[in-house]
Amino acid sequence: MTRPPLVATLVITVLAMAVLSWPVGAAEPIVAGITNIAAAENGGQIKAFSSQRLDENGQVMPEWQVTNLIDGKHIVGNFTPADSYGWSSQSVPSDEKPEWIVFGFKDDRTHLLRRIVIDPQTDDPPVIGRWVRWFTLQVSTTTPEGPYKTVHSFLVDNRAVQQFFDFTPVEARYVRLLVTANHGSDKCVGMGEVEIYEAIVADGVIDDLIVRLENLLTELKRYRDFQLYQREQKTLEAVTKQPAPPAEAAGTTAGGGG
Ligand SMILES: [Ca+2]
Repeated sequence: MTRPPLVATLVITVLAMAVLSWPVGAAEPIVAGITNIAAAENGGQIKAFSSQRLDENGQVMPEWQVTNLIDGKHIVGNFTPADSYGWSSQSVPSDEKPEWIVFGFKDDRTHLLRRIVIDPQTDDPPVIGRWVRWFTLQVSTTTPEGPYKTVHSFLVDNRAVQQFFDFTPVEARYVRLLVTANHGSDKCVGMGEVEIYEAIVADGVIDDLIVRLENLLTELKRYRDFQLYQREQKTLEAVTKQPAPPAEAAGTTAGGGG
């Protein structure tokens, strides 16, 4: 007898959980949709921003420009897209002087939002502390200049994985991210990609299951990418491991110190 593959097992588990946990007479659930409406390929736009990294001549560096946040390109393991390192600001953010980006959607339409996903990875390694740490989500239903109302502030881990932030559905024509802290660098702040998803009222059990399964598949793909990344890291460690230093001349005592 062969064992069912992992994906099939997970799908069956999710189906069973969904059916068993469906409360009788419950209101239709509000879930996050599956289309990233901030993506440039879906009509998403950057309407305004505080800064982007410039070279020593004051010129924009395309590989660090702000539109890299919605280009759908990600750093995966040791792979960095040659033309897209992520976005990097020109200075360090703070509560008093945040770095910020305003996002708009196709045809400047208003949407009911439910989820934001941050991929903090840029070509800067996490150890130097430049990746986004705190951001505040704000929304406007009028103009890119506001007025804005604050939805919530979120903490982003200094880890090379996409991070999901859900909130009570809120209407927005424009979304402003106030980036208020990095992970310790005194130079700048950056991140790789920002995704925004609508709130969807699941129209019954089947729709809800479809959305859950789509989300599950996305999670599985991320899990696979992460496994790949870990394998690469292990290989890298094995390859770069220094050989042990040669033993001292005979007669020297081990340890020493004192
Ligand atoms: Ca990107």
